[in-house]
Amino acid sequence: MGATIDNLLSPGLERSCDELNSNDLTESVLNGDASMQDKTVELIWNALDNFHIELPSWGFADTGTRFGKFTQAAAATTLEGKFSDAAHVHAATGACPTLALHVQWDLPNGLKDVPEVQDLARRFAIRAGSINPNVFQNQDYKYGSVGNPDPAIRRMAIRHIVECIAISGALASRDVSPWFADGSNYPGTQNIRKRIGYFEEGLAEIHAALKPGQRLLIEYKPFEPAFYHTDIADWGMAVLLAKAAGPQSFVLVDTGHHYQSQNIEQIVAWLLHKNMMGGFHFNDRRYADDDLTLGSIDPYQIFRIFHEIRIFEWEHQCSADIAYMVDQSNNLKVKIEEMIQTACTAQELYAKAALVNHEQLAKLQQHCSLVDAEETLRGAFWQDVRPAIQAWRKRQGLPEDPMQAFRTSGYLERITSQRGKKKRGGLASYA
Ligand code: RM4
Ligand code: MN
Ligand code: MN
Repeated sequence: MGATIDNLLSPGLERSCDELNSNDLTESVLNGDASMQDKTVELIWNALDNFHIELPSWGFADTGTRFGKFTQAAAATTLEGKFSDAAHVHAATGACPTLALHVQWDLPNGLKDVPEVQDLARRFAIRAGSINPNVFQNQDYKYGSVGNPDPAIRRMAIRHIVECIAISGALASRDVSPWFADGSNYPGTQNIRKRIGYFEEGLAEIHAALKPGQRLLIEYKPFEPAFYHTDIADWGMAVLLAKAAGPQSFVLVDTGHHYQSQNIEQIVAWLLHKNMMGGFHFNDRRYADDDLTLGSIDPYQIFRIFHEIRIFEWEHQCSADIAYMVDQSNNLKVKIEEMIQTACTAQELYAKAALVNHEQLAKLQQHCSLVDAEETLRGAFWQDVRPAIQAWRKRQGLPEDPMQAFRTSGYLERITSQRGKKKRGGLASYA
């Protein structure tokens, strides 16, 4: 079993572990073990070849908190700007070929705006990603959308989401992912069960509009903006409603949408087991739905999620069909830089998860070798995968240092001046 204090203190002594595993990169590199290094690099490269994460269009625009907005001169104000910014993140990282769109913000005229989006997608070589309906901002949705007691409002919400399905079809973007703010603020003010019924009916009607290959992803959130009950508050409710909707409906896990200390990777394991895992909205959080940069607070959490997916794929010898997406609202960092940082962190954590020695872990789990099993997982997490990722970038013809490449491109200075002028111009006309 593992190293004793004696052989830790005496580096010349023979290792007591039977075989070197893929978690020993640092040691193998130090010892000049080229074959092990090659294997590790190969694992990382294969993982990265197949890893993409979708950017949110709203991540490039000015956003705020309920206390106010701090605007940035460089923030995008048009859909063209958002596509252009996303293209720079993709050019720097090679990991983000698609852009999630929020219909009300990006296609305010609905289907009529599709040709413009197609044109932008062509020009910037960024595909339209998931289509996000907006049934939470209009005044009509004050008491809910698909769960509203008023049938006319329910109809309006359903019609909007059905239009989003048509938009997604026209843009050849597979997923439609509605998030419902529906709920209530005070006990006794709404009939919770009636609203479940409205959601079951409404989502089934929405599902009927899906074409083959399209998917409806149901997102859950425990609270905010509703503070007493939220109609789709957790993954169990989301699974039941997705099942009621139909077979092309799956669950979307937003990492920020959980109570403190909830075991998110266990939820992911359940969803994988039940074939209900549709996609992620990645972000980090310290308190609630903070929408902080992925991995900024708890990178081990994201690693553990990736690990559950990778070990599932290894057991089933298949690749799980999951949409990895970012859903972050960053007000203070330079927006494009934050997205580059996010994509790089996602790649690093995914690469670490690819280094877990699944065969070894399965054996250790079977024998309940607790410390060694845990160390197999932790060992992968603590590997420095950055040199191998840098080499992968070089092989892909990508900049070896994405952030530095972006900073020297001059793009930020250009848009700061161009967009800043327009914004100042806009303000002046109100003066
Ligand atoms: C919600 C949720 C949704 C996002 C909205 C704007 O908290 O995360 O995915 O579209 O915010
Ligand atoms: Mn979300
Ligand atoms: Mn959220």
